[in-house]
Amino acid sequence: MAFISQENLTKAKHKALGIVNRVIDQQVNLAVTGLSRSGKTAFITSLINQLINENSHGQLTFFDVVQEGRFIAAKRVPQKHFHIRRFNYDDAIKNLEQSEPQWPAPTTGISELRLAIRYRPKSSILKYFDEMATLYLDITDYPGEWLLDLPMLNQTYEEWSEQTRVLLEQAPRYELAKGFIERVKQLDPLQSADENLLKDLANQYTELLHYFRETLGLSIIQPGRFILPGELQDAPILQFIPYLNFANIDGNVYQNASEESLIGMLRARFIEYKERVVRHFYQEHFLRFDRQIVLADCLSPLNKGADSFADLQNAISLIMESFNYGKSGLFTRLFSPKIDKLMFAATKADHITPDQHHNLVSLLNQLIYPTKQELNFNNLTMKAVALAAVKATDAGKAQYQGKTMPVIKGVRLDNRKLLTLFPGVVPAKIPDNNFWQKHPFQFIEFAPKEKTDQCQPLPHLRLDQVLQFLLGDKMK
Ligand SMILES: Nc1nc2c(ncn2[C@@H]2O[C@H](COP(=O)(O)OP(=O)(O)OP(=O)(O)O)[C@@H](O)[C@H]2O)c(=O)[nH]1
Ligand SMILES: [Mg+2]
Repeated sequence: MAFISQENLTKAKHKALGIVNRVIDQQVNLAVTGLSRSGKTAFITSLINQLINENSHGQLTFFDVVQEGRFIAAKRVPQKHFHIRRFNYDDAIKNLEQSEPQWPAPTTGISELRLAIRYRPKSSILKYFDEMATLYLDITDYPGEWLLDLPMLNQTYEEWSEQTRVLLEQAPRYELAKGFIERVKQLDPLQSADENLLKDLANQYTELLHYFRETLGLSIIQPGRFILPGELQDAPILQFIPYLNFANIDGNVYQNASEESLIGMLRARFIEYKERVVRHFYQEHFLRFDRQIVLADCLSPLNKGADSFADLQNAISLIMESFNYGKSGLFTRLFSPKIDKLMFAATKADHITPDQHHNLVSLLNQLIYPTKQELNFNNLTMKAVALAAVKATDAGKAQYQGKTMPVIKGVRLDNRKLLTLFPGVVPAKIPDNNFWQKHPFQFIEFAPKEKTDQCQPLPHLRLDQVLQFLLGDKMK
């Protein structure tokens, strides 16, 4: 009989457990999607912070693996792709936790991170092995400006130009865009493609995009790289504009126009932009995700007014159309993702009193209703939630004209003064004229709270519910 030492026995046992662990180790590729300033970076930062600091302080009550005492620890581990920047968690958290805390800076490029989350499985076979399993969570952060390039993938140059023309010729864009529209309409499409002219037109169009976004608070800003060019700054691929006079071009002439002509060159650059910049980006980074969270800031547009809100609604439907998860959807055809869980989140819910959270979710549901209807037949689980990745206010009650009112309290971002206010009623449905006339909603930007207890993770609203929905079933 062969002699087996105690040491070898232990090794053999560990090897067997290793195999089991390898079988049950899982990986989730989470897509965090949202327009610019919707709260992606704050969300990712807080999610990491909750997981790596989870120490039973009771912040993740609705995350079963924590609640059941099976959560062991989470840590950042080397990411999958070495050629992509690492998500700058350290700077983001330093800014949030310093005295006079700051929000993370707007994102200018792509970055990635991988978390290894260790837990004890409760499955009946595995519980006999007093061992741990690991869930690897991969997340990518990128500038929200680039998201609206996705719908362009489905359009020809003519279609995109027409869609943009309609937008430019309407309020609120028209007032500022009319000089540009007239200039473009006077161009001879068959004149020779002059590099300087193209550059100048693209600059003028880019200035308009900045104005639409920063002053009017609009969401449909295309192409996204025009306002956030990264390493493509000054490259000819970003020097094109929508042509605004297709009604006056003969179809054959247009089809046969060569790149020597203005219209031919505009079309060529549009196509190059789509293929080389947009398709490449989505192919490389969004290829295989299996869970998705779509973040939407409904409150800032509600504060800006009817035009801003209507534009958000349009932007969401453009995006959701291209993400269409059904068999025929553009995104499915292009990237064949295998999403089985999709969460919609209304961010920055700490800007309203808790009694309004229900309305905020209902408003979000209305915004995504057409998409949700279509998705219902798929094997896709969906949920909508109102969250605050980093809760900057406290909810309470105050007396006003003899009545008790719900209020929020926080430090204003602009002057760092403490403020107590009732920000108003969030409409449960897409607001009508009556709502806009009264315009009862007040959105004040708050600074993140000063940290009082260094051991506590960042304060949040409902991140535990998000974790449970997106990861709970993988950690049983
Ligand atoms: N009060 C509050 N404000 C938030 C929260 N999350 C984000 N914000 C605010 O929204 C701003 C934008 O948040 P980011 O996380 O940078 O948004 P983003 O989607 O990453 O934006 P881009 O990188 O520009 O695409 C922040 O600077 C904060 O002012 C939150 O949970 N609560
Ligand atoms: Mg960001």
